[in-house]
Parts: sequence; structure tokens; C-alpha cells
Amino acid sequence: MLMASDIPTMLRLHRAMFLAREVDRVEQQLVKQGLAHFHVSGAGHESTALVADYLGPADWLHLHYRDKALLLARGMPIVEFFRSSLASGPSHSAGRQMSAHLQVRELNVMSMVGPVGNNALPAVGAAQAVKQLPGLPVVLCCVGDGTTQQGEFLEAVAEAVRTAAPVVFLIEDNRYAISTKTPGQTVFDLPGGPASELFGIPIARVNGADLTATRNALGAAVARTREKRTPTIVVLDLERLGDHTNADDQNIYRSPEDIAAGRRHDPLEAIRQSLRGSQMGDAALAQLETALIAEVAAAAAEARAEAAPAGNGSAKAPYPAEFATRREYRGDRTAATLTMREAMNAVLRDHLAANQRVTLLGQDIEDPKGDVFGVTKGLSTRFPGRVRNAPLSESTIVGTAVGRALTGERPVAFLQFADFIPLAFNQIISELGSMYWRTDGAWQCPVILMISCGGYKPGLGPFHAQTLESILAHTPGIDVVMPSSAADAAGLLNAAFASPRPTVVLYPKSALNLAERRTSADTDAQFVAPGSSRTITQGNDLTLVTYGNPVAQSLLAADTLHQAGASVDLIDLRSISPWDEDTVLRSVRRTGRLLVVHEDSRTAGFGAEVMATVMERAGVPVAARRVTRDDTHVPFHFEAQLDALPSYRRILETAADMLGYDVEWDAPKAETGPVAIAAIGSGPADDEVEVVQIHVRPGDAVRVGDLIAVVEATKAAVDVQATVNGTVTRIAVTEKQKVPVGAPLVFVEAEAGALAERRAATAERIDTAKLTRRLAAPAVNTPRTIATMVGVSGIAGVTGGRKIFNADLKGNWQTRDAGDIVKLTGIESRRWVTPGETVLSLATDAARKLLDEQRLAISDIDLIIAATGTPDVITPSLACRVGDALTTSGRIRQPAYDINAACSGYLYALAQARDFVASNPRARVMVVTSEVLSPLLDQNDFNTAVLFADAATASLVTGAETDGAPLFSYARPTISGSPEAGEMLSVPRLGEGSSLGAQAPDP
Ligand SMILES: Cc1ncc(C[n+]2csc(CCOP(=O)(O)OP(=O)(O)O)c2C)c(N)n1
Ligand SMILES: [Mg+2]
Repeated sequence: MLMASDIPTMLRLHRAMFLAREVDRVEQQLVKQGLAHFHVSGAGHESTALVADYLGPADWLHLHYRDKALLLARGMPIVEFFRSSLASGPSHSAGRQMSAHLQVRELNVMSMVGPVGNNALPAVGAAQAVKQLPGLPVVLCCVGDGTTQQGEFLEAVAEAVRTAAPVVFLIEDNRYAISTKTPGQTVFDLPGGPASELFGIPIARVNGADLTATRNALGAAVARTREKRTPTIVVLDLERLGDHTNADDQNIYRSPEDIAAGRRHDPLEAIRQSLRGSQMGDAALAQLETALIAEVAAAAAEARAEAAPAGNGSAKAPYPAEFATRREYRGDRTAATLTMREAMNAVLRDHLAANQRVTLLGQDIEDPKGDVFGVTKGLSTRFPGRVRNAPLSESTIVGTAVGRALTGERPVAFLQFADFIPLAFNQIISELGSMYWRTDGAWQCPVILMISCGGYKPGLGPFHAQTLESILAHTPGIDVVMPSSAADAAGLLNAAFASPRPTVVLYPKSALNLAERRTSADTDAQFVAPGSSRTITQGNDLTLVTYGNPVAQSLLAADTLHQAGASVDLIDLRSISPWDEDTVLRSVRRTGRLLVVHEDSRTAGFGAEVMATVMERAGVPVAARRVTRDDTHVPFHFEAQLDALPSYRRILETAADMLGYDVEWDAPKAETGPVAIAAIGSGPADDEVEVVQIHVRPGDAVRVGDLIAVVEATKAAVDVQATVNGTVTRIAVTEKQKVPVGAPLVFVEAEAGALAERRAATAERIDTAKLTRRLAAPAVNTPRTIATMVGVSGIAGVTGGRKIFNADLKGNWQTRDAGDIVKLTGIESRRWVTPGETVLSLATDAARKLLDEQRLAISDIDLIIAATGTPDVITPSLACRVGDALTTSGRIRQPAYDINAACSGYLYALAQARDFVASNPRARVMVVTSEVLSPLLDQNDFNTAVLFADAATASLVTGAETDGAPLFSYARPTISGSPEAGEMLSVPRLGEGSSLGAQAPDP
């Protein structure tokens, strides 16, 4: 019983509880009427509303989906429930969120989401952010009993304890997670009985139907957290008075007694009892409740009249307008002094200095370590308290960053390796990626997530060398960038600080310390808009799209191709989501060839996305290949790792093949002579070291393990030891000199019999490639010629060896003579084959003649079509046999097939040749016709015997670009006509005609 004297409190409470219950009733009706489709009841959980009296406007709430009465008590208008239930346009999410997952921006009520327990880490992040603010704000985090079984909830409590975050965890214990009973199965109610504390926080327990006790317990918890700035936990004993949702029937898993017992713990009944026990009589209460019912009905009617949402909306906030107009600036190339690591450090430093709300959180980012790759070196010293070491828990890092961003901070969260993204992925996909969309833009979550990625360095291996950009790019709502140079890193990071979107910055480890990709010190002015690519080399023959680590290998391949006469448009995407579709499309429309290179695995990798987009949007056919990691993992053995990842060798070989080059490799000769003792780095990101001291002199005898030199690497001084017994012959460096990792420091002449250790490779061995152009480049689509001419650029013909005059014909046609033939047909003579000539020999002779005239080899032909109505053999096709006869080395390479269609065959063949060339404008098609009819003649059939003869032709069909001006160009032949069943024209099968061949007169 609440204190009977406190009537205003009781009325306020009754109002929230009664309205919530009535909202539930009307929402259920809407479902039963088919107007709404989902309902979650708050019945039985209304006593959480009691906490509202202890919270002020500066406090934050991350609630449970049953907290209807609390939402009302906090000040949310009734109509919001119905808007959400009916998914109307004006609803808080524009109809996107399921009905119970509400938020109210103006009331600091954070956005609930489907995965239970997701609110706990953001709640702690928010508490960390507001902890020092005036007015001592606190955060209330409500969860169900089942939800406390989630790992993220436990992580959140632990993080709240570690950081003394002012958060009240309110556990709404109705003893069920849907149908699963939780007593004895939670951290607050262990198998051995109720727990008194969790991670050192005492657990307060209270019966939610006892309103006075609940009010006191909640008031005490909030007061304690507010004053002590530490977390508290309250377990509120409640009943779920209905089904889990409208899609559930609790009668199938709860006994009638259990359900009936629950009804006796109804907090609404408790407050009504309290009111009745005060001066308010039954009639007055009934009157009050009638008015509340009318209020709910009016709110429902208002929502029902509202329009449906317009469209689904974007998952990403718009960029600031300046992104479209601001010019890219990548620093001053003549004063490039900062590596990618130093440039990112400088950008972070400048934003920390400029904006108090910028904070950095990540494992080992505080000094003296300053991040395992040194990215944050010096920053924690300069900005104490704002650059903090994170616990060893990736979801805590991202989840708390989400909460901080929601309160208005600009958190930068670090994950040490991209391989650990999966541990934070729930917060990335369900919170970071969906916040803007699910709140119709009311909340933004501009976390910058910085993650090292990729392989190509000795010392890396599985779980330390992936990039995983494909799963991030597949996640709606987040920008993903991957710079390959210091300028791009600085420019993109500056853009991320100006962007309202969450941005993942994946920085390739092997580019972090690269000397040749430095930028100038004016990093504050550097700017690269997300979604823009950089064309590194320009060319017309191949579009090579890549990003991150393999930019280096791709550039080498492009240079080699350039020397061989092929030019490459090398595009560094540098931004994966969004990505620069337009630049890639413009390029492939020019080159007709696309090669995508990435170190992420192949299937459903980002290369597939680039290719699919090109197919959808290019409007022209494009030859496309990928060089990626296979669908397997990155091994530790370094040479195996280089084999697994896209290498210079694989990129060059694939590009060369696409461009019609053969590649031969010249391997360097095996080393002999003195053994080199080489510089080593302190970790996988080191590219260069500085020689501090050389400990030997020429002539010194050294043994394996002796100290040879000390070098300074990014993270530590490194001792370099002898790897062989012998005598120092030469010192290759001087002290203070900077040398690449792997460069020789000292040479040692190994003593006789000493086994020099084979030095493992530290980088791909770049062999010399010799490129030779194949006789004919593979057909490629030059899209701009697609609608232009196809023509015949040469025709050659041959005939049978014998000339047959009309008088030579020996047919038994009583009434006709040779003169009649001329009168009827104009034919005086025709050519017939001589013995040994066949349909194949004529066809081959015609084809050879054509090639000679055109100065082509058969390998220059991309397709052979033979039209013949008189094949001597059906399979293999005449076309194949002609191709085979002309192929002098190896096997016939090009596709070849026959068309068997009497006189019209040539037209069918020309039509098909045209289609082929239209989609492969640089292709050459040879159309061969060959007919040998004389051996098949029925001499006594005047109609055919006088007409039939033996000859072959070969025509070269090309696109306008291929071989200069054609003899004639032609439109696609339109073929029509009447089929003929045999009355007019019939050719017998070989052996069935009465052959004249043997008895024909000599020519
Ligand atoms: C991560 C996740 N797993 C499963 C579900 C499906 N689900 C929705 S509510 C629920 C039960 C939650 O029980 P509890 O935390 O006790 O809250 P209650 O519904 O009892 O108030 C489950 C399993 C979910 N929404 N999220
Ligand atoms: Mg429950």
C-alpha cells in the first residue's frame, strides 16, 4: 500500500498503469481486427513506472519492451503506442520498427531493438559519457530475467563495475523467457539459490506488487547510483499477466494455478486498492477510469487516421553538403613526411584537441604502448582520461561507443585486428548500422571504428590477417573505408569526423609504415570524400580495381604491363561502402575488361559486388576476372601466406591473360658467396628500421647467436644476431642509416661446413616477367563500337577442278538439249570436283586462300562457321575439320560449328557471325561455305542436273575496328521464306544419286 496520504502520487501512478493496461487492451483489439499485426503486453510489469518519479530530464533510459507504464510516466504521449502498433507514417520509426520497440528522442528514451540485451552495453556507454556531467545524471537499463543470460548483459555489468558507471540495472523478473522457466538459471538466481551480488554489486530484491516497497527500493537504487556514481542492481518480482506476445499461448506451458496465482500480483489492482482505501470511492474511481478509457480511444482513433509511411528510407544519414563540393586534398607531395600511422595519429590528435567530446577507446592504446601498431602513441599522455585502454572485450568496446555516441560524444573505438570484428558484430550490425534508419533519423550514432587489417607480413597468420570488408560492406547503415596511403587515411579520417554516419576505417597493416606512401604534415587540411576512388594509373586496355594492401602488387603489375605496351586504369577504391561505381563504370566502358583484386576471400567477396554492379549498369559486355584469396584461411607460413593472398605474380598473370600476353618468369640465380645478416623489425607493421649500432668489424669471427647489430624499429630496439659461423667480410650499412626490413647489414663468409640458415622470405620475391603478345589478343568487347558496323572484309572462293559444258551432260532427257539449258538458265558450263576433291578440301582451300589474302593465321580467327548442305561427314563438323586442317601447331583453339541449310546457309551464317562480332567488336569470324553436289546428281532429273556444281567460299566477318574498311558492311540479315518439302528440290544422300563422277568427260 502506498501511503494513503500521498494522493497525487497515487493518482499519477494509477494514470500511467491504467492507461498502459488500456493501451494493451485496445492494441489487442487492433490485432484481432486485422489492423495491427503484432502485440507485446506490458500487463503485470506496470510497477516499473514507479521509478519515473526519481528520474529527471537529464537522465537516460534504455528500457524493456514491457515498460509501457514507465514510458507513459516518463511523458510519452499515448498516441505513440498506436502509431507504432499500426506502423503509421508519423510513428517514431516511420513504421520500420516492430511495435513494442519504441524510443523518444526528447525524453532521452533510447531506441529499443529486437535482440534482447543489446541495450545493456550502450546503456553503460551512455552512463560513462554522462558520469562527469553537472546534475549527476544516471542511466536506467531495464532487462527481462531471461535477458540477463545474454553475454552482453554480463559484459555490461562488468564494465559498469570496472568503470564505476552510474547505471541502474532493473531486472524485470517474471520467471519466464517466453516458455522457458528461469528460476535457478540466472546470475541473480543461481541453481543453489538467490545470489546476493553480481560482480560485487549487491542485488536488491523487491516484490513488484508491493508498490510501497517497490517505490522505496527504486528510489533508493537511483539515489545511490546518483550519489555514488556507481552501478546498482534491482530485481523486481513481477508477473507476466498475459501471453508472451499475440503469437504465443501461455496455456500450453503454464498451469491454470500458476496463471491464477499471477493475477493476485497485479500492480494495477494494487494501486486501485490503494486509491479505494483513500478517500476515493468506487464511483469516483470508475468515473476517472472512464475518462482514461476515452483518452486511449481518442489516441487510437488519431493514429488510425494517419497516413502510411512513405517508402523505407535510407539506412544512412545524408552527408554534410560540403562533401559534394569540397575539393579533395591529399597533402603536398613535395613535403611528404608522415607515414599512414603518423598521419592518423596526427588527425586523431587534432580532433581530440579541437573537440572535447572526442574520446578514444581501444585495447592497449594508452601510453607507453600507444597501440600495438603505435597508432595512438602520445595521445593518452596529451589527453589524459579521453584516450583509454579498453577491456579485452570487443563487444564492450563497440557497445559502449554506441551509447556514448547516442549521448552526443564523438567516440573513436579501436579493434586491434579485423579478425576480431565477429566478437563485436552484433553491436555493429544491430545497433551502429540500424540506429539512424530505425529511428527515422531521430538518433545518430557516428562512431568511428578503427581496425587494422590484412596480411602480407611475416609474423601474421590466421586470426591476425583478415580484412573482412565484405561482411561490413554487406551491413546496411555503416560507411566502410580502407585507405592504402597516408594521405587517403588522413583525408578519409577527417571526413569520418565530419560525417554523421558510423564509419569503419580499416587500415592495412602493411601500409602503416610505408615510406613511399607518406603525406605532408598539414593533415588537418587533408580531405577525401567517402565513396570516391583514386585512379593511380590511367589506361585503356584493362580496368584493375583494388584497395588496401594489394594496391602495391597491382601497381607493380600495371607497370609491367605498361612496359609491354598495354595500359591499365588502376583504381584504388579506398572506400568500400559507399564505393565509386561511376568511376569504375566509366572505365570499363572504355576498356571492356575488368580485373578486381582483393585479399578477402572470394565467394560473396566485394569483387563479386563490383562485378555484379558492372553487369547491371555498364550497359555493355565486359570481360571480368578476380584475383582474391581462395575460400580458405590465411596461413602463418609466410610463403604459403603470400601464395594464398593476391600476389604480383598472380595479378600479372591474370591481367596478361586477359590482354592476350603470355608470361615467362626469370627466377634470380641462387645466391652464392658470403651470407647476408639482414635487418629485422619489431613487428609485422615494420617496413623500415634505423641502424643504432654495428657490433662487428670486417675480419671478426662470429658464431651463431652473436650480437651483430642493434636496430631501432617502430616499437622497440631489436638485437640482430648472427645466423652462421664465419668471418665478417663487409659491413653494408652505417650507424643512423635507415634501411628496409630484410636489407643486408653485414656479410659473413661462412666457415667450411657451416650450414647457413635459409632466411625465410619477408616479402614476395619479385621475379622478372617477360611478356609476349599472343598472335591474336582474345576477343574483347569494345562497347562503344557495339552499335556500329559489322562487315565482310574479305572473300575467297575455289571451285571444283573440272569444267563441265552443257554438252557434256549425259542425262536422259529426250526432249531437251544443251541449247535449252542456256535458254532456261543462262548456264553454259559449271565446275565439278575431280577425283580426290571433297567438300572438306574445297572448304579448306577457300579458307586458306582467304587467310593468305588477309595476311592472317588461323589463330587470328575467333570463330569458324561452315554452311554446307552436302557434308560428307556429319561429325565432326566441317568447320572443325577446316580449322583443324589449318592449325599448324597444337589443337584447334576456336569454337567452330556447321549450319546445314542449303542455299540459305550463308545468310544464317552471316547473321550469326554478325551477332558474335556485335558483342565482341574486335573478333574475327570466318564463314565458310562448301557444296559438292556433282557426285549426288540424278542425271536424268533435268531440273537439278543442269544446275548443281561444286565450289567453296570463305568470308571474313569483322567489326569496323578490326581490319580497316570492310568490303561491305551489313545489317543483321532478316531471313524469311517458305520451307520446301521436297517437290521442288531434293538432294539424295551420298551414294543414292546416279553419280556421273566416274564417267564424266575429261575437262
Ligand atoms: C538475442 C535474442 N534472442 C532471442 C530473442 C527472441 N526472444 C524475444 S523475447 C524472448 C524472451 C525474453 O525473456 P525475458 O528477458 O525474461 O523478457 P520477458 O519477455 O519475460 O519480459 C526471446 C527469447 C530475441 N529477441 N533476441
Ligand atoms: Mg521474463
